[in-house]
Amino acid sequence: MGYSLDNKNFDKTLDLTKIKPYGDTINDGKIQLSFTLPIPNDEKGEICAKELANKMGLLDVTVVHSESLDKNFSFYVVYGNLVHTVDYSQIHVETIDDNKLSMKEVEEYINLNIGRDVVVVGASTGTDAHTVGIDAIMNMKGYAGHYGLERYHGIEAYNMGSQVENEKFIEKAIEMNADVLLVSQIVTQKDVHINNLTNLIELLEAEGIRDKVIVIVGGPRISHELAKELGYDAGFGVKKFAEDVASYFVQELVNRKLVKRKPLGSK
Ligand code: B12
Repeated sequence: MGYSLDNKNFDKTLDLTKIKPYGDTINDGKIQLSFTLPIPNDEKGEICAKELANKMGLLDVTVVHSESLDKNFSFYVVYGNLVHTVDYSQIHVETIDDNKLSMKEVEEYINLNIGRDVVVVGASTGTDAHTVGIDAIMNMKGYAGHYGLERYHGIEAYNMGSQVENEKFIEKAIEMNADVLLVSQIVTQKDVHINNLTNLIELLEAEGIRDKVIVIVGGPRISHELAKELGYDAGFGVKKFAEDVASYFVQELVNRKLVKRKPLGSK
């Protein structure tokens, strides 16, 4: 039976409680998958690849490509029909639903509702050496056609770069009397980001300033949901730009009545 969700133009015949991939006709389950195995590329390797694909829920598996990477490593591309389905109607994602503004609208909003410069301090923190993400959001020239915060009238943006210790980050935030802290976390191997992000919130709480600033984290494997779990106000992932984060924080500053306040660090 067809199931429809509001405000989406789904095909009426599509059962949204049983979504699966398709290649040729709806619900044929066709997918292509690639992986590497630590075994030689021979007949036995191909059978191993097929069996693995079967165990993942693929039927009628064909190995469409196999290649030696080294004597004992082989790469496979397999094709098959997935048996599994997902109930799309039961998926709920926590997202930021504030009005998204353009750069010009953000500037006007600050002018009308805040009436002073919004101070933003950002960094790629902990051991993380990746700067491109935080630069994309903050640098004047921006990224992919979206200007960064440094270019906005009404925003004073200070980018500390990468591998910034949480303690130094907080020191700078207090020195600059920041309204907003932007943290970039790209490396998530062994959950290194979780410990580092949690540590920042703990340090902000110890300083007594957690509630006086808006704290935002971003990176390719960061979701809004994860950010909230870790004690952040918001999280931004891929395909997010300066105007997304600025729209959020200018409105949040007003909603949380943080527009007029004592200097950070004062009791
Ligand atoms: C360039 C790069 C490097 C360069 C970084 C140079 C530099 N100055 O930044 C160098 C060579 C130094 C490097 C090193 C390493 N890297 Co590297 N690197 C990359 C690479 C190829 C591109 C990253 C990038 O620049 N993306 C472009 C930017 C624009 O995208 P982004 O970061 O996602 O940012 C966007 C959003 O996420 C968001 N965003 C990001 N931050 C923030 C912050 C806020 C506040 C907001 C609102 C939004 C936001 O907005 C941005 C624009 O939309 C990626 C692979 C890839 N293709 O992504 C690997 C990658 C990130 N690196 C990886 C790894 C493992 C490493 C090393 C550990 C490798 C090693 N063993 O030494 C080291 C880490 C060193 C360290 N201590 O951090 C892994 C991370 C895997 C993981 N899950 O942890 C990746 C994914 C490669 C891989 N597939 O294995 N790396």
